[in-house]
Amino acid sequence: MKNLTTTLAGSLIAFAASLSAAQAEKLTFYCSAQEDWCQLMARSFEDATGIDVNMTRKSSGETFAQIRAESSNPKGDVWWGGTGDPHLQAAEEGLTMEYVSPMRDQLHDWAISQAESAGNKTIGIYSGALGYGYNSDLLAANSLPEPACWKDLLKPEYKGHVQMANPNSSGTAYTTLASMVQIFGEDDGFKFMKGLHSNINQYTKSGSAPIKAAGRGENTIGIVFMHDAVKQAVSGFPVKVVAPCEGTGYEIGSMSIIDGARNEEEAKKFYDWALSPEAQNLALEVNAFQVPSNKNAETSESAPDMSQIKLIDYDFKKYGSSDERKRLLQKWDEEVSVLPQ
Ligand code: S7P
Repeated sequence: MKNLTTTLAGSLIAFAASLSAAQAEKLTFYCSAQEDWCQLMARSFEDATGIDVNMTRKSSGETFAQIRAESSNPKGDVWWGGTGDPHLQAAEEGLTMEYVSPMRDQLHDWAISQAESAGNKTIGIYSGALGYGYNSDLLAANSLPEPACWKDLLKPEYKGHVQMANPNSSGTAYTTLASMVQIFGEDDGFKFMKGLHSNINQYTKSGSAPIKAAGRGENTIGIVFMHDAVKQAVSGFPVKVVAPCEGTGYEIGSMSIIDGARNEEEAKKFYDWALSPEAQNLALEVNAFQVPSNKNAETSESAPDMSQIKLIDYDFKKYGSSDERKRLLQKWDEEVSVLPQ
C-alpha cells in the first residue's frame, strides 16, 4: 500500500511538472537586425519577463519570404528589425496583424506614420540613412581617389572594388535600388545600377556584409547603411563613412506581429517592451548606431547626424507596396544581375 501511494504521488508530481512545462510562456522571435543585437534583445527580454525566446536571425527580404512561405501554418510570433519596406509589404499581404501598443505615445512621428500607413500592422523602431563606407588603407594602397558621390562609384578605376548585397535577400540593398530610382528617376536609376554592376565584386546575402569585409581588408567600398559603416570605424577598422553628395535614401527599421502567431500574448509583451527606452537603449551596448524611435531613448554621439545628411523624401508607401517591390526586384533580376561583369 505504501509503495502504491509513493508511486501515485511520484506520478502526480511528474504530471504537474510536465503540465507547467507545457504551459511555460515562450516566443518565437524572427530578427533582421545585426546578430549581436538580436541575441541581446532575446536574452534581455527573457531576463525581463521569464518568457523563453527562440530567436532566428535572417536578412529582411529572407525573413519576409519565410513568413510568407509559412503563412498557412505560421511558426514565428514577432518580427523585429530590418528595413521597413518588407514589413509594409507583409502588412499589405495580410501576413502581419494589427496592434496598437500603449507605448505608441512615446514614439517619434516617423515611427507612428509607418504604423498608420500600414493599418497599424507594423511600427517604426529605428531609422538610419543609406550611404557607403570604404577601407582607407586599401584605397590608398590601390591609389584610388576618395569617392564622395553615388556617381563616383561608376568610375572604371573602382572595378572589382565595390560590394553590395543582393536586393532580393537584403533590405539594405533593396533600399539602395529604391533610392537610386528615386534620386535619378527610373531610367537613370537602372542605368546607374547597371553601371555599378560592372564594378561589383560580389553581391552578398546580408546587407552589412560588404562593410564588414571592408573592415577586414577583403573589400574596398561597401554600400550599406551609414550606421553599419560607423560600427566598423568605432571598432577600430580603417573605415571612412560617406553620405553621398546627391542625397540619399533612408530606412525606418520596423517591427510586426505575425498574423496567426501561436504566442500572440507573448508577442504583444515583446512588442511593448521593444518600444520602451530601456529596450531601445540596449542598442548602445552593441554599437548599433541607428536613431531610436522612442523619444526618451538615447542616441549615441557616434550615430550619423540625420539632420546633416541630405535625405530624399523616401516614398515608403510606394516602395514598400507589394506590386512595386516585386516589380523592381524582378526588373533588377532580369536587367541588371544577368549582365556580364
Ligand atoms: O542592424 C543593422 C541593419 O543595417 O540591419 C538591418 C538590415 O535590413 C538587415 O540586414 P539586410 O540588409 O541583410 O536585410 C537594418 O534594418 C539595420 O539598420
